[in-house]
Amino acid sequence: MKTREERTRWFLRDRFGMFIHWGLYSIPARGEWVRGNERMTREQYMKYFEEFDASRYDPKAWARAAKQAGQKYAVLTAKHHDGFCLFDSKLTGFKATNTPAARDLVREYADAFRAEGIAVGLYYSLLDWHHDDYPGYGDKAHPDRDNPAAKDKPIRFDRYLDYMHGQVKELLTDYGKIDIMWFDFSYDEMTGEKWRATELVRMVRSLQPHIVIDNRLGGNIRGAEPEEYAGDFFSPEQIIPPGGIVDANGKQVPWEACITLNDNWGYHAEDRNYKSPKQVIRSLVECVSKNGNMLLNVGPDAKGEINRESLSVLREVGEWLRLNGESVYGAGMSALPKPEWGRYTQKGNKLYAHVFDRGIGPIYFAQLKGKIRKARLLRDGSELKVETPWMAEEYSDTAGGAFIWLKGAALPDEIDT
Ligand code: FHN
Repeated sequence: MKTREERTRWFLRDRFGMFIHWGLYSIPARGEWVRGNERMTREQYMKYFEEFDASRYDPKAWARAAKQAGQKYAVLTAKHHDGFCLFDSKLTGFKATNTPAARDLVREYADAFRAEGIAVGLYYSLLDWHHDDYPGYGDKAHPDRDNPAAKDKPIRFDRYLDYMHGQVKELLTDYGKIDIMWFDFSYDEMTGEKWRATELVRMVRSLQPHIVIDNRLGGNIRGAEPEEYAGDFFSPEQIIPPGGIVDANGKQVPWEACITLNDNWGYHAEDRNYKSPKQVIRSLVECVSKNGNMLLNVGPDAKGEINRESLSVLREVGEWLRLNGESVYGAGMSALPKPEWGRYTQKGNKLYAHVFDRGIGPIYFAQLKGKIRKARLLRDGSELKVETPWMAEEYSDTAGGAFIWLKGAALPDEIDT
């Protein structure tokens, strides 16, 4: 079996992915938790099932947008907590092929993204508000549990686990090479072997030996000896950790921050709070400077389109990556401490200076005096002057700093040390 290091080598090189939350919840357009939050009954939610037509779903357009954005892998919700399957599962009728859409949306997604050379990931929810044998409780409870008649209905959780394992087997058998399996999520005592996680991961790896798995089946990926089901990468959500992630042995743990483009995962008609391209770029650079990835989410609308606000941000991020991507792809943390003006990323002996806050005059590079062979601006390849201006003589400290004159707007620069 491949080691975690072998499995994640491409993942850590590619650094930047597209998360896609799409399903029936895109019709009410109040986020993917709408059924749970509003305690909808099955009958209330089924009206979306009867209406879902994916009439403007064009996964080739999605894949082009991801490619143009510089996203090297993607993760689509094959089934979210509502239990609705975007794939033609033989184990349920609650699936896209039985809606007016009448299409296997996962197959079209996988084909389209592979055709663009983008690695294919699938998200699968461990929670399931549609399956009668999924209990849940509290705010994660099966909304049908509100129905007095359902309260006393016996639950056969082992039968749900057989269903869940069976669907994961379908996804990893019938849809070609899958590169990422993104399980979501364990909580309280619903973790690890409660999902029969060791059996599940062994099945996943037997079907797709190269596959990269997240850490949300439970266990402690940062422990000294992580459980077999602890996964291949740590998955901070809506947060970038203060530094890199290491395990109890001090070994780097792969990680990926999943971030929404606005404030919702699933489509929300009133959420106009989109992050700027600058925020996305700086967040991506920050992740890479800490040896992490970023999975940036889009929530297509009820018809299957990624909206223009999202596409606009993705295009600008992609243009920046087109000019500066070598400071992200295959790059990682530098041994140098974080500079006051921004972030370093490093790849071999190339140090990339991401200048976020440009002060007056030349930029100071501590510990690099006499070590910089050449400096170039990534966006146009132009030379940057490395020198200690006369006025800086009296300020250059014993740390052996070097000063570089930057041109134009503060953008990542390649410092060849
Ligand atoms: O409950 C889900 C949520 O809807 C969304 O899918 C995020 C994405 O990471 N995961 C869970 C919350 O942690």
